[in-house]
Amino acid sequence: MKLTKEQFQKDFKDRLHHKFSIETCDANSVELFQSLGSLIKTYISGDWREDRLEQQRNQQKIAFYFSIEFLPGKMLKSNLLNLGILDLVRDGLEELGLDFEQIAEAEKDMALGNGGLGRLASCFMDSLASTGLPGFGNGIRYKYGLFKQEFIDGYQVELPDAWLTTGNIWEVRKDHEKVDVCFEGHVWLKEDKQTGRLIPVYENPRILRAVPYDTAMVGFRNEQVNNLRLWDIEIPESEERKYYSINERRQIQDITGVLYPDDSTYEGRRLRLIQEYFFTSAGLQTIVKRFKKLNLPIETIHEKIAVHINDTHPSLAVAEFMRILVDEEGMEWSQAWLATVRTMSYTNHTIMSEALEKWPVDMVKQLIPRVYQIIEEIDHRFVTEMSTKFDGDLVERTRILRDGQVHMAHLAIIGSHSTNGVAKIHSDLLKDVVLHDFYVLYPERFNNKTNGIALRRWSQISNEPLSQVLDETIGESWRSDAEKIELLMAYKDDKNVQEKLAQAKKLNKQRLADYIFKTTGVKVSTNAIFDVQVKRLHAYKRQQLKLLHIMKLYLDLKQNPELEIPPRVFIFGAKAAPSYYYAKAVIKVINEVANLINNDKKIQDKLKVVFLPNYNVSLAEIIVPAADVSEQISLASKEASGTSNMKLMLNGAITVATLDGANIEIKDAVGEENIVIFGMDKDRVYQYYREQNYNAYEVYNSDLTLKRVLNTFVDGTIPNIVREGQELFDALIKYNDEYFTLADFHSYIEAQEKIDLLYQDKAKWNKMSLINTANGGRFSSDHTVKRYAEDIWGIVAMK
Ligand code: GL9
Repeated sequence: MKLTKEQFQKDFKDRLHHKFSIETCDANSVELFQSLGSLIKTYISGDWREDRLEQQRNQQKIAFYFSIEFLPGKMLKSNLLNLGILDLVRDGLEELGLDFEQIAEAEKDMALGNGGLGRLASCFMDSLASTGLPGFGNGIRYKYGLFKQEFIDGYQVELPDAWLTTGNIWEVRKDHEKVDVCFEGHVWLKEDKQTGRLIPVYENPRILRAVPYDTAMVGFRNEQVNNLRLWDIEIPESEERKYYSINERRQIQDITGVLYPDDSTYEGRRLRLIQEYFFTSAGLQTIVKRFKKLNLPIETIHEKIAVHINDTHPSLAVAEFMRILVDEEGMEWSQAWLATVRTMSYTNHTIMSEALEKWPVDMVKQLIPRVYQIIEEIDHRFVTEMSTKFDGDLVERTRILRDGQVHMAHLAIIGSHSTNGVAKIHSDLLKDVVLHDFYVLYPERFNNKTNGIALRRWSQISNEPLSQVLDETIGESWRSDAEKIELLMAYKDDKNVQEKLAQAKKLNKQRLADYIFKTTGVKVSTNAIFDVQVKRLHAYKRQQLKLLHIMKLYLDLKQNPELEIPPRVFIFGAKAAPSYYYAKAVIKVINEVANLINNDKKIQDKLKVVFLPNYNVSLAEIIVPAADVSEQISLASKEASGTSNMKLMLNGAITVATLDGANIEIKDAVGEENIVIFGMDKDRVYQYYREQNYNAYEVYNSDLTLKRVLNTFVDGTIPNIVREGQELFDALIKYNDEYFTLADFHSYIEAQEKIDLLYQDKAKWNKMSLINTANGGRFSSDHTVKRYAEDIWGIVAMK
């Protein structure tokens, strides 16, 4: 956009006067941020309106990304970068004597997601706008985001994240676009005398109001602005008299109260189902309304609209779309079904069975009776049709209504034209194992779309030192075209460039070291290897394997304090689901191991362990650029893709990885010699499953080193973990080590010894690091969304 520094400074001061009636010198950083944010929103809004009008004029097909989670983090810098005014604004503010970083810091992280799945949705929002694709988000405006994590005595404590208290500067309430969503009551079908059609009659429904709040998604220097629409709940005026008590009213408002802080097992299941129907129905109603303004035949709706079901949470979209088309638009069933299947597409994000949602039939029937009737009809027609072509058992296994439950993944697959996994290995596993039955029914529906990351955020915004070296070495084309980072490959043997990259890494490590000292009081040296594992805490991700490595090193050093190893700082960031006791025990153990090791003078600072609390997008932006080693050590087959693996390699970390998720594609990108692979592959894992002969106790008992290390969980070596240490020990021994941690132990130790050797050969390490950065471009989510646009949604770029 065209803007001069002087104009910006004037606009900014005016805004501050207007909004808070104060001068710059009197304002605190929240007021400064809010003034700046609201000014930037005004700069954006011209394009925002234009784009909507243009889409209407062009009647362009639009993709709607339905996701129960979005995790954008802070938006100020990203918006400024994309508008092309980041430097101008920074300079302008500094000239006014203001600290830009401090102002940016005052923005609250928008954390309406748990982890990778929500972050991916936000990366896609950025990339859709930046590639000029008309792709809109549809989700929930939670009053509380993902909990804030603190440690007290080493235990995770969850505090509410009331991110809306000072207001959300980026959103716009769209009162005129509110819609009603109907729950409960009874439904019966009445015959329409004239047409003979059956019309549903609702008795005593509970009607709730959905109000949209829109946030502009700004494209990278292309004047494109898309929309992220988040729904909040209210009580419609017509219903006011039904809710006398404060309690009842509060219960309604609480429907959009919290993001469920659990990615595997759901508490408050009924409330979760209400959330799912609420934002799905509201989104679809608006979409159909909008389509009708185009005055096109309703049966062509899939030519103008694509609806994406992100994981199973919005799967009710299939049935709700049918309800709207049949009940409200009067379409004939089979025609409506054709349009629905052509409109919908679905992404599966995990093979962990506890995350494949199923709802008790009675619950669905009671909460959304008409939608349930439609699900029954879909199920019935599916069984009738498939029984003529396939064997009865297969049909029975794949139907939507089974064992008194509604199987959401089944609904999503049957009701859409595309089902994809999020990395090659994951998509193959879906076809071959997890969803094999569906693959037999619909082979043409299955495809892979490997995840990606919003590359600009994970380089230009969070790693300025690296960005500068790239500019100096290969020019600036990489800033708009991620694949151009590969130009760096020409310098892989250039000592000068390698050295500059190493210097940039050092700056980032210093920034992280300062942060570590500020938040934990632990002093770490930037000469040490910064060894990073950042992701949700889950047994399959195997933070416990990392712990075994740390304890082995500690015991080795205790025995021989003169042992020559390069110093290491182990850095963890992870939240555990509040009800996941094992994961919380792991947090406690890591924190106690940190206490033990960081305070043991004998080991001469060769090891440090740091668990940074409250891992979120903003913290990732500090940790990722500073990492030397990226830990991607899930049990092969279990991590669908992973995305921190991509961010870390782009930032020059060397990956220690199992052959799981996108690690495999990272290996293919950088070459085997530039990544350290260890452990069983997925075929070996499945062989264990088939043969059922894994015996963790035997592995433990026949291996002195492992035994000695594992015993530290229960023999008092690590203080204050009587209960938690036992819990870890039991998971590995008594419950036979579900994720084969012990089987991969030695291979993991060898991998880490290799890292030590490589790190001591500075030239070699720097070259490997450069090659990782140079090959990060292919994991840009710009690339990923283009594949979705072409292969699944059928949308084209506007500009
Ligand atoms: C996840 C997978 O576990 C990750 O491997 C994957 O990269 C992301 C995005 O596709 O999706 N599926 C899932 O349920 N979560 C993922 O991170 N969990 C959370 O988001 C907490």
